[in-house]
Amino acid sequence: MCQSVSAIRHLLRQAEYLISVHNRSQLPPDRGREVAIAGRSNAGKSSLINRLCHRKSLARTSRTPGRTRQLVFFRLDEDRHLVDLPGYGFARVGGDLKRHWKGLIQGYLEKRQALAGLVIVMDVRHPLKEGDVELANWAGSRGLPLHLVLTKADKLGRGKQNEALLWVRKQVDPEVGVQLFSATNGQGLAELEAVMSNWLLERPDQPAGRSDSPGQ
Ligand SMILES: Nc1nc2c(ncn2[C@@H]2O[C@H](COP(=O)(O)OP(=O)(O)OP(=O)(O)O)[C@@H](O)[C@H]2O)c(=O)[nH]1
Ligand SMILES: [Mg+2]
Repeated sequence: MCQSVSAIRHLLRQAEYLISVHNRSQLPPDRGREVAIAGRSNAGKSSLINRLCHRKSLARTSRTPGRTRQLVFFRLDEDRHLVDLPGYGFARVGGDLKRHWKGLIQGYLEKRQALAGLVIVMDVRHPLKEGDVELANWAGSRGLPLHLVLTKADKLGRGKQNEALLWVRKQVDPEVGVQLFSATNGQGLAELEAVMSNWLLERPDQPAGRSDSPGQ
């Protein structure tokens, strides 16, 4: 096995719940590297984290949309974290709470120096919906490394999966990674591990992946 693959697997398997952040003041110190997992409510973010870390119930999953309401930090080691972001696009959440979430997520994404990359998780049957496009464009304009995951691939046959993959690839910039995934059967896991390895393990002497000038 390639060394970086075994290193990232080892790191991800060490994941432990650290803290659920409701307010910016509760954020852990802004150092090291972290990868944030974003997406619409019920897209499959928490399930993806569990699969990636080889754990059944590290991140809480639910059939009820809007389950993850805070920024949930998982510690991989002293200097590396995964962050499960609250899902957007959940209609039943009222105005004030929605604004609070948006402010919390936006503030985190804008200011966090440790943020090495952003994964946007989308249901393969409903990709690039409202919120996804906004967030992807925003990440692009900030030079934040972005990777799009089309999850629940097990819900479609191979032909339809590939159709969705090609369609999404056509809609986004060529440097943005796009992949199929299934938390249920592990499809696409190795591809996602490689992205995590790039973002969390490469150039450990360098600061996180965000470039200083927009558009780079
Ligand atoms: N078939 C299938 N179901 C999935 C997959 N990933 C997630 N699910 C299901 O989709 C539902 C939502 O999954 P979660 O992981 O809780 O989604 P989330 O994006 O974290 O949701 P919020 O925290 O509410 O924003 C659950 O019923 C999961 O079991 C997958 O790859 N395949
Ligand atoms: Mg969740």
